[in-house]
Amino acid sequence: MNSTWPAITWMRVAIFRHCGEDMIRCTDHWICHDHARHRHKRERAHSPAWLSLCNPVYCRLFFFSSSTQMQTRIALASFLLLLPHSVVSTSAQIRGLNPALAEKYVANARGNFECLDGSKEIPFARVNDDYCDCTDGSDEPGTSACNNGTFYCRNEGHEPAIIDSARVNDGVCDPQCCDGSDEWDSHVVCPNTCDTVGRAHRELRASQEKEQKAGQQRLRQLVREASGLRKIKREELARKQSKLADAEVHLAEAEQLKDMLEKQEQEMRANQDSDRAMRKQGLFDEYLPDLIAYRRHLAMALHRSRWQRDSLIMLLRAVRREHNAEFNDEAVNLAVKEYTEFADAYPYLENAAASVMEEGEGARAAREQEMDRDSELQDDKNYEACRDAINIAESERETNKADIDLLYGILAKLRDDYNKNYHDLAVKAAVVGLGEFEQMRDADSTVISSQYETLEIAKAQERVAEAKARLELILDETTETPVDSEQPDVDFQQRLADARSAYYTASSDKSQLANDVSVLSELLGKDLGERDMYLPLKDKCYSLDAGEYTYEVCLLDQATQISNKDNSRQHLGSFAEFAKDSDGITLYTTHKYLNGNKCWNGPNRSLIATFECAEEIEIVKVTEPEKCEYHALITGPFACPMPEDGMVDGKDDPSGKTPVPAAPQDDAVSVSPIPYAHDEL
Ligand code: MAN
Repeated sequence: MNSTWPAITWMRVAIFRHCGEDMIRCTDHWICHDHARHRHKRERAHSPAWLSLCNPVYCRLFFFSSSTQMQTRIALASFLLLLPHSVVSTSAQIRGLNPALAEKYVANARGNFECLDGSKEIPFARVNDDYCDCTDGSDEPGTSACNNGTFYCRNEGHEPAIIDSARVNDGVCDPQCCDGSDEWDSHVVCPNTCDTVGRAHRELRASQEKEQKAGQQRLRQLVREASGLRKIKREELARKQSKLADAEVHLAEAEQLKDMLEKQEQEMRANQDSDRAMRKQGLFDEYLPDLIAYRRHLAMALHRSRWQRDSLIMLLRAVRREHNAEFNDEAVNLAVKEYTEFADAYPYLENAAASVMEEGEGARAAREQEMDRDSELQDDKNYEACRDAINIAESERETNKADIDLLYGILAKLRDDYNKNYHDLAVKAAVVGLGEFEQMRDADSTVISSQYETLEIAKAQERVAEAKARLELILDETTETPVDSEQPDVDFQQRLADARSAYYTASSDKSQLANDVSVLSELLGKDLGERDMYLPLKDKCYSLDAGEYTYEVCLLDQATQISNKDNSRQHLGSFAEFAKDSDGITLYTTHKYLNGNKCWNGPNRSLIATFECAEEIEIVKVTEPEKCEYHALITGPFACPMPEDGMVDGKDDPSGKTPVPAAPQDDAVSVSPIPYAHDEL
């Protein structure tokens, strides 16, 4: 001991000279190293004794000993110098070292530090010597020497932080290092703000935790509510399905009764129709001879009226063509003018009359006979043909009569007024012709009236009118008028009306039930979020006035943009699905509302809603990052951690998989067992 003491003493003194001053300042940092930094790095790094002392443990030990008790300090230092390497090379205070890695910062048997990536080992003195030795930067946890290193701020009073080693001593107080430890050797002095920052952080965290707790509590309630609701809805569905089955049976019965009565009604109507047809036929048979007689008489009268009309036309045509205009006889001029108006109105009549006149009397008589024969074959065949022929003939007779009266009037006036001093042959011929016409007309009239009387045409005419009236009575009969007086018709009609009304009621009841079943099946088949969390609030709407627009999001239903200026609404989309992450996992806190109104020159509007955990559901903000693509940030319990006991209410059926009684098959609505959105349900 004695032999080594002078040497050790010398070293102690030397060491103390090196470290002593700084040790007085030694606080949280191990300042011996600090002191060493000013020396040439390599030289310092290769001195094992220096290394051992320039270590925070030594510094601390020196610091805690009294600076006035020099001897004690030297003795302590001497003692420490004699300790084995593995003990003295403690890592507890290595600057910037993450305590989690402390056990790796112990000198190995050779007194060396092994780079954490195992790439090499270096003398322990070279740890934090401001020279980067290890490729992974692990030898410089407290300096900025390695560009891939990290620095650990202890941040006592707050939370530790790890920053890039490039930010060590860069002259900027790193906010992450509230203890200021990142600037241990720079021109800036960073105050330790960890108490304040830590307190604020803890308060914020506490309030967040409180909010989260409240949100989670609300979520727990929602999930419980949802579980109960699902149960209720499933029971309702089962009930409706069974009612639907009954309603279908009832409808089938009502339909059967209605069909039966309608068939009966149809048969009755058919009977009535055939009865009517028979009566009509009877009527036709009874009156047909009268119709034929009357039609033939009309035909005869028609031939004569045509001939009369044609004769007058020919007389006037001749006057117009052949009169002597030089006489300028006013009566002639008037006759020509009036006839011209007539001829212009009916141009075909003059030509027809001319050809009839040309054919000669015999040919005309033969043609008329032929016409009569044809009519007898055609028009006298049955009541209706005969009646139609009568109607046509009567109408022509009226027209002819009007034409004859008009033409005869023109000629009669001419005959009275023409200038008898003029020797106009055409006029004179017309006057003579008019006389002949009058004779012919009288003769015709005699023939017609004699036939009218002998053939009792007046009586036939009366019977024709009678038949017409009787026919109308038959045609006016409605189906409601009973044919069979035995049939209690009023009662039947009432029964039919009741059956129809019962059928329509049954049909509407069935449709309503089918609709309810379909709506419920659809709802229960939907993915309503984790543990059905959205079920209690599905379709509930929340809105945010964002200045120009108010945005409304109705949960799992639709999103709308409402103009605050004119209240006009833009459909931003209907709920389509929850988003999925890159692994295909459903993100229940991101809703996609798609296929909204078309954007001018852009896509269909759409909105993505993202939820953040909170107790209250509230739209916090809506942005439009791309034209017509909206993003809504919504707070609510849905994004809070799902409580473990979320299913406490599902006791009767925790799996939720009790099959719903199968509904009777229905063509209109197929009710399948409810698919389950989640295994938990
Ligand atoms: C409306 C709103 C806007 C949208 C434009 C696109 O003004 O829906 O949000 O960007 O239309 O033309």
